[in-house]
Amino acid sequence: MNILKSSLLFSASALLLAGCGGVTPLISTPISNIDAIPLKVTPLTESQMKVWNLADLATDTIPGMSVDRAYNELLQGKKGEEVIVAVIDSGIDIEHEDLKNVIWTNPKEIAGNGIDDDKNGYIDDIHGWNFLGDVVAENMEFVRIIRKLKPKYEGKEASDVSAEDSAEFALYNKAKAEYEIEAQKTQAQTAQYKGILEQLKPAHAAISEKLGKEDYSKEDLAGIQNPTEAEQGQIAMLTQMLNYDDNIPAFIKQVQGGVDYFEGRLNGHFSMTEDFRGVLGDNPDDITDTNYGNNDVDGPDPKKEDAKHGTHVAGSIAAQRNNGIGMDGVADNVKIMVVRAVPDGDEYDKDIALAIRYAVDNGAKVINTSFGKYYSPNPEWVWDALKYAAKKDVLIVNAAGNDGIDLDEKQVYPNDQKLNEAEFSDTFLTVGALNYKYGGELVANFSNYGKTSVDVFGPGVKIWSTTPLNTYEFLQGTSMASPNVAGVAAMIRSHYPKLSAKQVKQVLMDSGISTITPVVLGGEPSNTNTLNNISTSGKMVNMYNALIMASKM
Ligand SMILES: [Ca+2]
Ligand SMILES: [Ca+2]
Ligand SMILES: [Ca+2]
Ligand SMILES: [Ca+2]
Repeated sequence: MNILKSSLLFSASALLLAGCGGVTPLISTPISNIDAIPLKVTPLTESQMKVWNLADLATDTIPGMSVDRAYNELLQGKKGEEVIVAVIDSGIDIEHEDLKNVIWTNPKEIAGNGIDDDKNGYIDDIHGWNFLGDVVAENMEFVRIIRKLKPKYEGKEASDVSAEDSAEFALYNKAKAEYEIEAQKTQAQTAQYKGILEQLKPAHAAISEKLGKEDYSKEDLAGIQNPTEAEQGQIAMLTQMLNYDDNIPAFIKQVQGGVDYFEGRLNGHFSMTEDFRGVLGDNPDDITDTNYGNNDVDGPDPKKEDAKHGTHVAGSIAAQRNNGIGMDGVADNVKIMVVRAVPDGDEYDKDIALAIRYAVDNGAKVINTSFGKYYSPNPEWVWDALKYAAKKDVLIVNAAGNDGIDLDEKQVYPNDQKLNEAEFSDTFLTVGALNYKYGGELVANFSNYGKTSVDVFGPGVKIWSTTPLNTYEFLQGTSMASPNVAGVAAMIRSHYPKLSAKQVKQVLMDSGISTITPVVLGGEPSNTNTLNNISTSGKMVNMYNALIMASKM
């Protein structure tokens, strides 16, 4: 490992660092003391927004990960080793124009011969494995719990239940209470969004005809001469809606998307009757029953809608850099292993445990896990898989979740710790989401947080990345923050391959940048705290600093 020799120190501000195994020396100084940096007051332009995760707080006043700066100042002419990053997610469009050259191919498997050539237990697994087969929609885990326990406990009181069953009975009741709240909330949201659409569509039809254009502004609306009473109502409504989006047709699409989403939840996430899993043919309660799924890693939908989430995640990590199309991922020398295990609904513990083991056994050095849930019937299967990954020197980068809550007070799965207990793995990194606004709104209003449960923060609001069929979109969530950090992790492993997964986790945490500015939590203005009180490291991941720190280890 490279060491910083004091004799090479030639100035207070610039350090000459000895490179690792033929790597040329770095001349650089880590970023610190960002609290003196003036706040950016002008809004980001569209083109700045598409790359804000790569920006540099010190030079651009945008709280990105200093990725561009790292490439420009630290990595010129350096290639590093190729690193396999597994994306356990909803599937990935492996034919996407900006991803197809960065997809992992299993070197020991012969495609399409129906034989498990590499004897890893999976037939023709060329780019990864699809543990979901043709499953797309799924129940929430608390719905599965209710469905499973209902025959045993329906209509029973606590006094009817034996002492040995009391914990299970309590779980059943807790799941039922959760279901009632969530299903009702979703029904109300569906009705609300439908109600907006019912008024919005005819208003837009009438007014756009009158103005002779689909895209109009508040000023256009205010300029309509002698409106009738009906038109006055329509103008008032459309003016209000222009507060949410400056384009009404786009806003209508958004509202329709909301209706579709909430109806989808009612028919899928909360369905008490549909048998989603049956088509797989396995026993989900038996971890040893591993013969299921297929190699169709973008999932069953020809439009690949189900693979949108995973495709976006993969792009943030590794979309081909500098190829003149699409976008630049964070990492430039990785191959993405596709492991499809996360349905539209809650993932099964069994699929996740087997997915992690698949990734570890087939050479992944980093695994991204942008999913999570609050109920888990077999957490030990996943915990064992996390320990297995740690033993095999694999780093897992995990999304903290999007409920704006303190994870020190609520158990989430997967996780490397039980509530108020010490971590049992040192290679599992939980990532909260940052906003592109430096200052009080720095932490995304949806991001979970937690002094002992969330390790670091990374960019997660309005992230531009690849989506299926050669498209690109802004999405947001801790699901987007995790792959940004996974990309940095892959770059450390690429350029400093001798560092262990544990060391890479430490570098990501220790080398980040912090701020003393209190940030709003959960979108609740009265709830503010500083980064060091809402995460273990108190820091935002920074690739520039991380590479410098890694070079010194
Ligand atoms: Ca195989
Ligand atoms: Ca084969
Ligand atoms: Ca590209
Ligand atoms: Ca942890």
